[in-house]
Amino acid sequence: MRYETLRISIEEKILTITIDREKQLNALNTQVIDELHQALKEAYGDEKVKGIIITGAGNKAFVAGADIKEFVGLNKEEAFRLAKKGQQLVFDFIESGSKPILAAINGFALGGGFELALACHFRVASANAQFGFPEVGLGIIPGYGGTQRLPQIVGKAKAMELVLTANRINAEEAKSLSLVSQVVLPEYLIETSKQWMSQVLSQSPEAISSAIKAINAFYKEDRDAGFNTEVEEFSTCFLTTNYTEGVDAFINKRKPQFK
Ligand code: CO8
Repeated sequence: MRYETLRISIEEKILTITIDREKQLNALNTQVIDELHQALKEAYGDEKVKGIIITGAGNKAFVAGADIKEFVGLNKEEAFRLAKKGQQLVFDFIESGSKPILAAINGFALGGGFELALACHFRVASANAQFGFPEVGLGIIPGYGGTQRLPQIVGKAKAMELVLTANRINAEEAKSLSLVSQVVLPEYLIETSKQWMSQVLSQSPEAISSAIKAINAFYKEDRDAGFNTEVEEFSTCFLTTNYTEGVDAFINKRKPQFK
């Protein structure tokens, strides 16, 4: 399928989705939200795709937020629908994805852009990346899950500080808060992101999906759901040939060959 606001490429089982509205700093308008949903849906159903990287076009912005121009004249119901639709189509869809998804953050990750990065399973940033929630300065609040996912990662106090002050933080600060796994020079961002993804893809794919589900269960529901999902997913792994392979490889002191 062809997209107007995205570029898609695949290399060694890793699909890279580049949000391609460079002049608008890759701001998320409704078309980007719809196309991102479609591209992710295709990727989830495509046997050739094992992992996904999301990044932004150019070297200035990952995503500078939701497209503010689409907010003009919205009433409460329309604003509700816009936020809800985006959460379901993209942000929850990424978080609950059965394949690992990494955000390669190549510049500003503000508002909805920060939220997009937070919805991914992990993050790598270029040294020029900046993160922040400018929403309160626009008279609104984060609406694509930021008030929920930021405190889950950095804790309530830091999340309150960042959301209420609208202060931006740089890549190194993001690293110190565990928001990103690694900070690299911009020219190495995609290569390094692929290395992280390859490390994930060298494991059992069913175990990766199960781990994502189990970790998410606590945050989506509660502590009991988290532990119950972990037991359920743990035991489901025992139905896979990759489990047999992984355990056999360990016992026979060889490297596993996962399918
Ligand atoms: N929306 C629309 N257009 C944008 C956005 C955006 N978020 N960000 C940048 N642009 C556009 C600018 O309007 C400008 O367009 P034009 O050339 O036509 O005037 C172009 O991108 C380049 O931007 P600047 O000239 O402003 O570039 P600077 O280098 O001077 O500044 C900044 C870069 C600091 C990133 C600046 O562009 C900026 O502050 N952008 C807005 C950041 C922001 O406030 N983001 C949060 C938006 S609100 C949000 O994300 C809510 C999420 C939840 C929504 C739920 C329901 C939809």
